[in-house]
Amino acid sequence: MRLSRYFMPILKENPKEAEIVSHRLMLRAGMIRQQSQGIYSWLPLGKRVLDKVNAIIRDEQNRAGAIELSMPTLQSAELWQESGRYDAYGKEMLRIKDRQDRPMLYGPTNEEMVTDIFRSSVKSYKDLPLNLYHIQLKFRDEIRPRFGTMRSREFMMKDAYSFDLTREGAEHSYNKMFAAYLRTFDRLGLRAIPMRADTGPIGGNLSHEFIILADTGESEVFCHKDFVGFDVPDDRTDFDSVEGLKSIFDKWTSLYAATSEMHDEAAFNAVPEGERLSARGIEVGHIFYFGTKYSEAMGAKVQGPDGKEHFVHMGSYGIGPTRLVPAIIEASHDDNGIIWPASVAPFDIVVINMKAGDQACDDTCELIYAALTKAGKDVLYDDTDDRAGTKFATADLIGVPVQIIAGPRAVANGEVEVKDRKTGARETMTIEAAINRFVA
Ligand code: 5CA
Repeated sequence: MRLSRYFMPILKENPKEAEIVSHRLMLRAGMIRQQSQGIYSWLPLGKRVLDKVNAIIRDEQNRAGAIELSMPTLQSAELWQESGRYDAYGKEMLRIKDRQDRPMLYGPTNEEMVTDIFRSSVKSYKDLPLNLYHIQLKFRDEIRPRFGTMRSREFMMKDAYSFDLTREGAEHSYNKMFAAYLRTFDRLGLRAIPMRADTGPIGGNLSHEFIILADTGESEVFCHKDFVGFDVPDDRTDFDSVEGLKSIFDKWTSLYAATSEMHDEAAFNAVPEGERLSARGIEVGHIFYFGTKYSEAMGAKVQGPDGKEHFVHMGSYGIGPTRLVPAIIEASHDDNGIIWPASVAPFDIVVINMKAGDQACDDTCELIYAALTKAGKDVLYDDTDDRAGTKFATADLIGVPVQIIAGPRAVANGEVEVKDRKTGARETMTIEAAINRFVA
């Protein structure tokens, strides 16, 4: 991508409305724009990061055996009247009428709709277990939308829904998502700690929130320090192994960890003082087991091996991609801007032409840009005629992991500089060496 032809509206000034660093940096880097309160456009740079986050989420959902579909944002009120949540959900639900005066709503979550899909076609235990997910916009008319896309009214959610014949089966499905979440957040460069959580309007009695520790987090959390160093399940994890997944779940729930709603002061005080961690956190994921709550209300049953009908046991599993992007920034930035983990960076490399219009600089940059693009890298080429200082500031602000800098003096020697955004380390090397480093 040539910056001269891209759309990346950088802000020079710090936006006044932004209270936390991620919101400030997302606005300054031209990643998002607020359209009305708590409703955002994702501009091209932000969209690239969001897509990469979603690709990792999708990859890990698929690995754990979940199957992707796509359900609509607008739902009929009828389904929610069946479950009893139409009245219970309150003012957070955006209610709409269509031209025939039929009550509709903008989905805040999809338990009802997915249960409807399930009951219309699954009739036998032989089709279980089943886990269906989508990545879709949701709307919740939050009283206090704030911090940009961290707590917005329209937001994206990956929501998965599992169906099992028995409680034991449902626990295995829960553990699959539990392990998939540990892997997902790890690949996003985050340390997420599962904590016992309240179930709120979703219901049920088994639930974990996945929390990123950050000073700007909205939740107050309490946990054992050792979680920070725990190993995450690797890519050899067998998601079909009931015992294997149970042992991952047991290990990650063996020490104290709870959000403020579930906090037990006495149990926490039993943890040796030096091992206690009391901090603020950002909830990036939330998983629930709620048994037959929706299947009973909506008549979702299958024939079991005993020939009898059984209401299915269900769970639901949410991740907030549009919250994860600012959460990653909260965890990884410095005074100059964002520092993206390579896995979600909008571009892998930025090539900075310090003197656009200078034949040797132009030729060198074109050569590098073409070679790296051909090798499958996402490359941003700063070919604008801005001052070098402005270009460096922009590259640091948008947080691309590697900068290749071509200035007239180095280029005259057949060299460029390679800068690591995270460490700030700079290395001068030949043009060929710079290309080879990333083409390997
Ligand atoms: N049906 C269940 C799980 S599929 C559910 O709705 N869970 S939830 O309410 O906990 O939301 C799941 C995830 O969505 C949260 O962990 C959070 O990451 C994200 N999320 C929830 N509300 C917002 C919001 N207002 N803005 C941004 N992300 C949000």
